[in-house]
Amino acid sequence: MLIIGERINGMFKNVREAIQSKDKGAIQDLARRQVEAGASMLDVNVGPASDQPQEAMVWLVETIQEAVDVPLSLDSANLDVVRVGLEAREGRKSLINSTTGHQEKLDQYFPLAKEYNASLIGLTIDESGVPSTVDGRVEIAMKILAAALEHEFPLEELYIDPIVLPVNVAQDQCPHILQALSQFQILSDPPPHTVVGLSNVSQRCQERSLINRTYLVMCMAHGLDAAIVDPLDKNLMDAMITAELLLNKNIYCDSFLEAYRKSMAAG
Ligand code: THG
Repeated sequence: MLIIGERINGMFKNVREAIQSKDKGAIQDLARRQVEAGASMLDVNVGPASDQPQEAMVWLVETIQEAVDVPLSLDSANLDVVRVGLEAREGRKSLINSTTGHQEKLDQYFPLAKEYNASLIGLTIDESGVPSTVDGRVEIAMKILAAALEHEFPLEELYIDPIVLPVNVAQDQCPHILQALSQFQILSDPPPHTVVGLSNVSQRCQERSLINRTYLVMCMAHGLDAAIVDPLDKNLMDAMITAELLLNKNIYCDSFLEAYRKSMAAG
């Protein structure tokens, strides 16, 4: 399971303040702690309130890569913000987060990802917004896969995201997203990678950690192989490790939690 740490996001007050005051230590501490907790990639999002998003992205990327050596997920809906982030990586591995299924966006993002040897997330959203049906999500996933083939983009570098919505406002979508994850598995051979922004599911809910880890396990049982999560949530990481065990991705031993953490630390 590819764990992408969600915590360096201007949505969080402490991160927003660190960006404003150029507090390198606060960001580097968050980067190190997430990697130590088992993240093998970090999401980097300047946040909705940033008035200088390009400058903030470059500063975040430079600050993070001074502290840790993991791929970064450059999280912005603005292509110029993603591009300056890719430049600042100076050849190190990036994941572009993200394109949508809009045709003109696909025709911009696949060449950009190829140019920088980056992976790419495709959200199942198009001209009509986020689909409310399983079929709607699968249709957009097919469009994204077709665009990847057309642009000769390596499918192993592509991640499809069915877009997780909060359970308190879109409860009926939670099972639809699980079914969509299952159906993505039969779109190609080998199947495309899949990713979700897990914490979306519990936004403005009580019992966030419980909802997050329960849904993560359900998504994994439907084929999910990457997730943007809070790796500092130990219960979540324990549930993820146990789900991998029960999906027969790791061999059982009595100290399976400890063994998994050791193998994560070893890379
Ligand atoms: N798909 C993809 N990328 C994504 C998402 C996705 N990136 C952003 C987001 N969704 C995933 N990251 C987060 C990060 C934080 C929260 C949710 C998702 C979160 N933040 C607190 C909140 O809103 O309550 C912030 C408040 C606080 O605690 O200070 O929950 O779906 N590809």
